[in-house]
Amino acid sequence: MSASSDTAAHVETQNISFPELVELLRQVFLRNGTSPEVASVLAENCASAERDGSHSHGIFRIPGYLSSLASGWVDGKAVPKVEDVGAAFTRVDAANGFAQPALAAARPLLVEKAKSAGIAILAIRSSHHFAALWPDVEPFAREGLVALSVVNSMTCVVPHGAQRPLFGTNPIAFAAPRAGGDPIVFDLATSAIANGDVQIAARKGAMLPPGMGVDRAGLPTEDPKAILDGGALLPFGGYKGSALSMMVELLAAGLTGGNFSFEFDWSKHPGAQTPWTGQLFIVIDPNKGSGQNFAERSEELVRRMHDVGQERMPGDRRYLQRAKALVHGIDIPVAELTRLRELAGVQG
Ligand code: NDP
Ligand code: PYC
Repeated sequence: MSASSDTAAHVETQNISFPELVELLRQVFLRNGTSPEVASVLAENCASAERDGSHSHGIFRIPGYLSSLASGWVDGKAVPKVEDVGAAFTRVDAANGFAQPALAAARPLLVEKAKSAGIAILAIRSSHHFAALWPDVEPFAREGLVALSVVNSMTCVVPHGAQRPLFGTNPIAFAAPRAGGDPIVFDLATSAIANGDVQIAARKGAMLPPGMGVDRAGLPTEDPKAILDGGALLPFGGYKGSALSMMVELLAAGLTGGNFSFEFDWSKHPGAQTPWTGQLFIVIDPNKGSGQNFAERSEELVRRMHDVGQERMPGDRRYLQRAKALVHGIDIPVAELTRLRELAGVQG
């Protein structure tokens, strides 16, 4: 570890390796109400987001995880129940626990089914997802599979043409293998901006670009505090993003048996922040499609995209951050690292 100073923002940072951060976060979760299994899965997930520069879903989320656990809203020791319900269908009752341990429990069966049937579905219900979605799908592509996942969250997005919020920020993530490099991965909220980024802007005192949200009177605003204080977000791309957000509600909640974003009431659990909803995965063995090597085909597509001038692929920013972090470590503000160590009960 080494200390340095981020001169642009005048924030003193300290450098920590990825395995050190995983272990620190594992201790934080363990000391704050999760089982060892859940602590390991969440720590890896959260540290991966921090490593890849997904800051709205890295260590920024720790206070929200811990206040949700402390409030009794989410069960950090839940044991997911995996059900084999069809040749290509697996279901998991996450039992009011986190979604990622539910995925981990069902993953071997899901992959086995995707490889035998060519396609398989995993429907997770009664789950809390408080993280980025790309860590859920990228590993499938690294195994040669195509994966799509959707998760709904909490009411804070006004459907296109409506007056009041109903949908969650409802991300969609997709991953596909490619022959010449890291998998193609995109992961995007169907709101104009993720709620986490609104919170980060509010904390920094920064304004947002136009078109992201409305204030409590329903009027357009660029002030993140006005959005968080009784206002709401807008879908990205008007009616198109709104339709995709509706689809996420249907697939992640309607189809799985999880709550719609508007269906749960956390008001009796002060401190609760993790949405209690559902998540859907569709995993495909792409080589069953044409019998050709799909990864070569996707590489050809990427090559042609580069030829016509698209330099930056979705996922590129993260992969670059990851490569840097794996060589140089991850810079974390000293104050945040100190707080994490306190929470983990370890010395600096
Ligand atoms: P962004 O708008 O930052 O990025 C969306 C996608 O577009 C990413 O795959 C990104 O790649 C790619 N991208 C960004 N800029 C470009 C560009 N110029 N050219 C090509 N591709 C580009 O993400 P969001 O703000 O929509 O979402 C942030 C995170 O919030 C996500 O991880 C999402 O899962 C999470 N989230 C989680 C929720 C939950 O309920 N758990 C709810 C809502 C959001 P890259 O990654 O390389 O930047
Ligand atoms: O950033 O919109 C968001 C979000 C919701 C739940 C987890 N992250």
